[in-house]
Amino acid sequence: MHIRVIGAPIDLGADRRGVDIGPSAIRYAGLHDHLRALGHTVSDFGNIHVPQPESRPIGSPKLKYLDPIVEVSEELANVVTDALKSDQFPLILGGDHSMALGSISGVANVHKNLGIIWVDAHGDFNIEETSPSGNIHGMILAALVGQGNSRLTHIGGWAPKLNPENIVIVGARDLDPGEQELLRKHRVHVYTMSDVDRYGMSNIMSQAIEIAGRQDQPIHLSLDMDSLDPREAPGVGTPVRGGLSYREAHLAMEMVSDCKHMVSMDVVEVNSILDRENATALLAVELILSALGKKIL
Ligand code: B3U
Ligand code: MN
Ligand code: MN
Repeated sequence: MHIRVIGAPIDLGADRRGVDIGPSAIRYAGLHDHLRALGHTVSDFGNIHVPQPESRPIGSPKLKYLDPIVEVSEELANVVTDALKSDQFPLILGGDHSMALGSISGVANVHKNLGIIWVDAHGDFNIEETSPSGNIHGMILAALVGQGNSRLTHIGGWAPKLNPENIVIVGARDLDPGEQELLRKHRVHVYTMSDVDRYGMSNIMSQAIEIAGRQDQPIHLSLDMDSLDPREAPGVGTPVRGGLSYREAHLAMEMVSDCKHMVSMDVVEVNSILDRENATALLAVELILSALGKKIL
């Protein structure tokens, strides 16, 4: 496969600073060499331009940095669409999860009926009225199904990008009250950590792949590193106890790889300021490799 690495060093969507270093940290962890050793061809687009928060007004406290986030999303969507049209696999490195608005909008330009596997401690299904923080990284999935502010929902001038019934969230353990209502109302499939405990990651991922990939649908995988337990991934902006183990996360990636439906992937929320000796970025690279075909034997 030809993999196109795209950096999206955005930290406008979250409160804690430091995720803008994520794309570099993941590259420093040896991403390209490891991908080549797996047999892939790799090219690197570099990073898309993201303004520094200090250089732009924060705007409404209910939708912080809306203007620059929309600008960045438009640009990222174009870059991702171009990669897919050139038969390249876009691997987008964040940045906070607001970058998935651009990445998934770009994939949706090419693939209608896109399935999403969203591995995250959070639901990212808030709208301005339900968000406790005004941080746009917590609103991205809702925006992609057409809910919330019209500037977020209409990247590229059209909406909605996704059918909520094609979305599967895995690893959730921190959902806001209004967000829970919205997830139920729109019939998003949510596998919580309690489901992972009860049924095991293997069963959960089989179901997730069946839902997101039904009728041969292509799948976009969005991996928020805060889905992992903070003991494995200390370098994330909003750590939540009780997350995925190292083994569960690898199994999830291996099963996505084996299903052969994945057309694009993003890896987000690596916060290098909070990390310990780049451990979270190194783990991100390991998980990317499992998702892109690495086998133990
Ligand atoms: N649900 C909360 C917290 C949050 C969402 N995503 C992350 N944190 N990383 C919110 O602010 O929307
Ligand atoms: Mn997230
Ligand atoms: Mn999260």
